[in-house]
Amino acid sequence: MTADTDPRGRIKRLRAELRHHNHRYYVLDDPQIPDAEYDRLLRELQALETAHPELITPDSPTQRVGGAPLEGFTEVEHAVPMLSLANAFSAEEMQDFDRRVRERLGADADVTYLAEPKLDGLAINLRFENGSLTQAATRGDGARGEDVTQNVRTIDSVPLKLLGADWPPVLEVRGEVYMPRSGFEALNQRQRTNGEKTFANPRNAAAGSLRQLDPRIAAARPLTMFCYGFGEVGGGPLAETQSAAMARLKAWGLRVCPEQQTVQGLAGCNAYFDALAERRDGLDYDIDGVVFKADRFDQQQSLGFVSRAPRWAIARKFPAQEEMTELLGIDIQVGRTGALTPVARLAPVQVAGVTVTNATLHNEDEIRRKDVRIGDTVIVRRAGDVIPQVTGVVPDRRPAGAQAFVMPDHCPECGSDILRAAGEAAARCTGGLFCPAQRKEAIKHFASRRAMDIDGLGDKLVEQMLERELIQDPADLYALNYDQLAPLFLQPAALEKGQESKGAKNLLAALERSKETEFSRFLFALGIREVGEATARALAAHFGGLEGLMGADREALQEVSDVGPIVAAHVEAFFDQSHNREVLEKLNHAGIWWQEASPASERPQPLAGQTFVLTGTLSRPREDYKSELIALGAKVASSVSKKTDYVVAGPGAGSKRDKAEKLELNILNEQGLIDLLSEL
Ligand code: 9MJ
Repeated sequence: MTADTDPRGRIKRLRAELRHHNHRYYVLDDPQIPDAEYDRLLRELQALETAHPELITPDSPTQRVGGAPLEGFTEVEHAVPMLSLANAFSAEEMQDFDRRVRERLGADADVTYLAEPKLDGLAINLRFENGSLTQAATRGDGARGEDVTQNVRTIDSVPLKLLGADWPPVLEVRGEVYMPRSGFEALNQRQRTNGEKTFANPRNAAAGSLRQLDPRIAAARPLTMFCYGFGEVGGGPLAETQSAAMARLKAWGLRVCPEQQTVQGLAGCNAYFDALAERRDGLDYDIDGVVFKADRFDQQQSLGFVSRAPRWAIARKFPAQEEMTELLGIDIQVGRTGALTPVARLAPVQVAGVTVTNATLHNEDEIRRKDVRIGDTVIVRRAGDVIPQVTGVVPDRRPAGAQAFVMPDHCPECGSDILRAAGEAAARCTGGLFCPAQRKEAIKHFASRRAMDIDGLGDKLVEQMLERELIQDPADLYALNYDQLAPLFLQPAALEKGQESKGAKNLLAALERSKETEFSRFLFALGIREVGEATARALAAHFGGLEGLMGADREALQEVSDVGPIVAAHVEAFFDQSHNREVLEKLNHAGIWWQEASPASERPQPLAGQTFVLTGTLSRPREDYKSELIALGAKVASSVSKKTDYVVAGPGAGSKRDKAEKLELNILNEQGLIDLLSEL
């Protein structure tokens, strides 16, 4: 038979190639071919399988999403029970664990442990028969779980067929299915846009996704998996140690956490734990501790089990990030743009080492969705540097008469009407700069580092200046004199003695320094709604100065890249307000100035018609280069295609760089871009 009449060979080769590239992309995070090439191979395989349905196998890369929604999940008995882990909540408990291990083993020397993050996801057992994934089940009660094969098959980093050929005939691999934080944020954003319910945390999102009866929904969720253990394994031991067995899993294309590492003895465990605790917030997944496992399988065997947990492993937990406490009341905070944020006033509670008395409740809809009432016992979460949040209530502890929250219809700060625009989550005070809260936030923003950068003018000072009615708007800052400022820094007694205030002098000098600025910073400092740093830079590059910008109507504004009708309307509305124009006039009189540039339309456009893509890490914000390129007439795109002229690739550039190489495009490093710009 020729290749035309017997597609078997081509199908086999395509599947092998697709598996290889799937592994490079989803498991190693290091793709070798552009997405378009992968899609082409997949389409070719799909076409062949459509023409020859008898050749379709369940482990074909085309078969990730198949089958109709289930009626319910069936129960699965685990061939080998899925164990839980004993916990250690302190250094002492960890020390006890290591001592017990050494005593039982009769070991004088340090025990080698395999250390790895303890993921906060869902434990899953994958069963491979002759290298093909035949079943995926949840842990359930350890003896029996639920069959979630249909959903787990949609997880791209889970191979439907193992790579290589040296796998045992039956191989059960265990690990944690989880949702990366980045994927979780994107999913919640999507849910909000679609008016669907959001998830409280990545774990709930992962659990909710795996429990979908319709595998198409699970397929659209950004799930992935790290493998860390074994169930039934046919044909003898895989290796002599857990770490060597993990290396075999990796070779078969399974995803293993890159943080996994062998350590020596208790000291090694403690050093690993401390180092990971430091880096915890920077990981793209939630972890609640570190798991330590005796690395040698013979030692695991002699240590055995106690009740349902192995004696050879322990989970050393981080201090809890969630605690319960009483919700005493709900205050309303008014932001710079008038957005009202309900803030929970809490009975003080220690969360991960910090006393928390306030936590955000986000907005009215979130309060309703979580059904939070005053008097409830609520769950407070604090992670890293982020503001503590109320993630839910404990319904069983609701006291009689717990009160539902009602958003006021007048601003608690200034009494102005509160409006909630259609499609917006936030209710807003309509008082503008008449509202003292908005005024305070606007001035703080004006002075902040990325805006006018008035060194030393912190929140406290702004508040004092407003209380003493020294200022009304940002421009008044520049009219302040030493006699007005000194009392903010010195006690009355010191003042009377004629003591000089260094703070007041420094602040006056900082105000003076801030007068020389850049147009983009000044624009950002004005606090126009929806005009963040990037938009301010784009507007500044396009119009060159204030005159051009103030003269622009909505259409002209929308000629600026990234400016749509909403931003244009906010910009126009800002400059239409007479009190804003008065402040601008005062700022001008105060001597604020910047180097004027001619508008983009009058500047030479040496890069007109050229498209750039920026990728990888650059030493300056990408937005800086972007606005510079745009000002010179270039287009800056987010993805690489045949139409791209230059790809600027900093360290860490991945698939975009690969694609550029494949398409034989011009690839520049950062210095190359700087050289190119300086030659123009
Ligand atoms: C988690 N959750 O990350 C185990 N786990 O080992 C790791 N769980 C485990 N190992 C034996 N990394 C039973 C459970």
